[in-house]
Amino acid sequence: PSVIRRADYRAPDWLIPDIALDFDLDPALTRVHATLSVTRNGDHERPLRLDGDGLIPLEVKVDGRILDQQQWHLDAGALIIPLSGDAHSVETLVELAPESNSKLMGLYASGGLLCTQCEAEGFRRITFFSDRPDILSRYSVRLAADKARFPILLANGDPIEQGDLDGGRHWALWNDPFPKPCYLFALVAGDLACNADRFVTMSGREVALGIWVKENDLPRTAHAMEALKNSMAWDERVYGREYDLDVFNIVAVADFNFGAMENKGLNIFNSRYILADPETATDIDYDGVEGVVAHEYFHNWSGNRVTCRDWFQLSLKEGFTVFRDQNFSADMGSHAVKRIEDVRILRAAQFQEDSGPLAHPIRPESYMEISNFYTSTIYNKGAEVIRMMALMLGAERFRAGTDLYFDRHDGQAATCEDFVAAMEEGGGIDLGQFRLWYEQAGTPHVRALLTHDPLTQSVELTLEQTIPPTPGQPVKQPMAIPLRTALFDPATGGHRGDELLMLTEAQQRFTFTDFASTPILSINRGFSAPVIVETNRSQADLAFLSARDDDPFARYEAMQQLMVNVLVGRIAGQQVDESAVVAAIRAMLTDPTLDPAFVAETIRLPSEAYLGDQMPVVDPDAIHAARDALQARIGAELEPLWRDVHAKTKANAFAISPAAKGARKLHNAALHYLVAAGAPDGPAIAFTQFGEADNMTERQAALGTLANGDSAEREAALDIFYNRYCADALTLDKWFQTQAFALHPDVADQVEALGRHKDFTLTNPNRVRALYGAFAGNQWGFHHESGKGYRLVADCIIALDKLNPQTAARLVPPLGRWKRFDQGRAAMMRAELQRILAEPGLSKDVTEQASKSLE
Ligand code: BAL
Ligand code: ZN
Repeated sequence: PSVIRRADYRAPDWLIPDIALDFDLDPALTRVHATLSVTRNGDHERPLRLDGDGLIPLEVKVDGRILDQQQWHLDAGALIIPLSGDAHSVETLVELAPESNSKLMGLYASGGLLCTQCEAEGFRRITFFSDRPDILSRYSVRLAADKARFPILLANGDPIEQGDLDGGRHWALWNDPFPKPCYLFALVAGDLACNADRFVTMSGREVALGIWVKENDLPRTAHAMEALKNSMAWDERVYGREYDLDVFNIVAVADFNFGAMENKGLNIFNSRYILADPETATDIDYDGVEGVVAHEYFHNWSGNRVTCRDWFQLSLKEGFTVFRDQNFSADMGSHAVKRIEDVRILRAAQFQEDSGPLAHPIRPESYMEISNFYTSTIYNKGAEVIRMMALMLGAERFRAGTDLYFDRHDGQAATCEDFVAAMEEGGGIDLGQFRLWYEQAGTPHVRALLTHDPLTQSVELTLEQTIPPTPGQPVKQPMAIPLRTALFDPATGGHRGDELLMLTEAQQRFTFTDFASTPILSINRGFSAPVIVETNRSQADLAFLSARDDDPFARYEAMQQLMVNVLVGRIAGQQVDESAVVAAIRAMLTDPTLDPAFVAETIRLPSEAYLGDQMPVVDPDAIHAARDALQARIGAELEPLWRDVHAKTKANAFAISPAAKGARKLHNAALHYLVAAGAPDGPAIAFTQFGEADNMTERQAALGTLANGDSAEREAALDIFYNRYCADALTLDKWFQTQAFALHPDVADQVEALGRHKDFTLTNPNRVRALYGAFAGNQWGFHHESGKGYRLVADCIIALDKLNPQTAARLVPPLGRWKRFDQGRAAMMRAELQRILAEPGLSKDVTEQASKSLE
């Protein structure tokens, strides 16, 4: 496959200010008639090139005249038409078979609906068009379909007219007044019910809100609607951004490659991010619904009104929008807990990506298949980069920067550089060196060394940064790294204030005066920069900070580091003192002033994968054994406390408040440690929780705890869960996922059997992710020394690639981490990558990921 480079960007030869689309919809055969007004852009003689993927033109017209086949030709799927004038009307007619579209890109069928997904390059599977985000057009869309099967017909923008046709068909006309790139085009046809509501914007305009789902799912849409209204109000309050159309519709579909899609005025969602009720959704699911509804809504400004010039700028909209949704969710719940959760995700996904063969900057330089770049780097590291700018600027100047950005680029296709320039001008800051965050991949390492001189009563903090080499970038320049820092006096437990230190050189010294004794360093507070910090702090210092730091993230971090040090020592076979960890957990559990959600986050042991990241060569078995043993010890030593906490956090009735969610989180943590302790009644307590819970958060946690072991209760609970939920796809996903995540020695065999289960299907991305995606994230199971975990995932990739390359390619990265493992495992992982690459007819998506993974 050919490589597309950022440096090769060229403005489009032809613009398309208007497009009228006429869809004659049918799952087996849909006809699409498109009328494009095209205008020559600049002084050139180049023909009109309209991208197409799998399309055959049945008719081509220019200015109303049918062209014969000599007057156009196809080149790599694209339709090429030489045009003599500077402005023309171009018409095309094509036929599609949505029900045979298993890629879920373009127009496809899902559960009786017809729907679309166009980002990044799906529109070219619907009609011939210049499929690039800097072509902005006004859309007029007419839909016609069988009225009984497809009573609801939706598209972008505002509804204009509708009517009946002969033969039981009907039609609807939609018009979107805002010029948009084609990746934001959408239509939906189906038998849908609506949760209808309204929102009055800050200028007093009324917007009709609709969440469209299958009739029996309507009761599960309340949380999404609440999240939508809260998002609309929040974007007005925090960014001054008002919604701009008369309607805002959301549709939930079962088969979807992404989490959701921000199509203008018609968001299409993976149903897992819309549907929630206590019986079937966990608190994490509820938070996911809130966060994704907000994310897609916020795209209306950061993505739609101001879009991307080209796909290298993807983080312009995604990083910024993730930053916006993270802050929204923090405002709706707990800032401390949200920050901890977000950093945990960043470390689990992005830090791994950044240290492997697929590492890329948040603004990549090249790609083969853009679908492979919807990554944690673009999204989550992109959000961290915006967060650093917001921190350096402060709230007011950051808002001045975003105001300037939105005002200056409204209606345009912009670049990351445009955003940074707006921050500089609007916020009054020089971001010259900071721009390296857009260019350089790899997670910076910062070594922080604190020394105290009793003679001068001064403290010197030496900071050193190194950025590891990444593919194509062997040597790096020092970055601008903002580090929020405080120095604690161990005697008083206080500090003199939080300082923002800017590390801009490879090595830099900061001096602090008037310290009679050595203070304790609290650094990267709030996780102010997405870096790995190494310090010379003792276990005693960490224990102090875990009890006293007034920055909740730094407090959590100290506790995690305390645990990591013990575990890494244990893995290395050293005698380690674990008592500080047990004591710190005891102190947290018995401090009534702490938020239970924060306590639950903080007392959780670092994941097996995170521990692997701390080692030069990952040893999955030793990591598992060490973590298991520490968990058992914490469980056993604090057993009475766990029983007490478990009993006290049992709720009388379900609520979705932050307090109730926190109590459930701690309830589940207590159960987990109780079972890990090996208490004889552990499985019975878990089984009781499983049976009695009035919510999925507690039920699934109990199932997960039981799934790690072998007990009669394990099998009974899995059977009960299956029989209760087998008719509900989203909930059945949890049954697959819980087993694939289980820290059980036979998990690979269990996943193999589940892959043959009658309810497993490769055609539904959620089901694939629930089984194989979860399993590939289970370090101990996936890296089983036999190599069967690798074989299972590779088999899945090969089979899935024939149906849905985009989803198949997302399973490749875990195999690409072979350099981090011992020679035996590395050889087996490489062999599977080579076996995948040898597959005839392999997609561009999987080819790119697998070939880069072998380098
Ligand atoms: N734009 C793709 C889905 C999302 O990030 O919202
Ligand atoms: Zn997004």
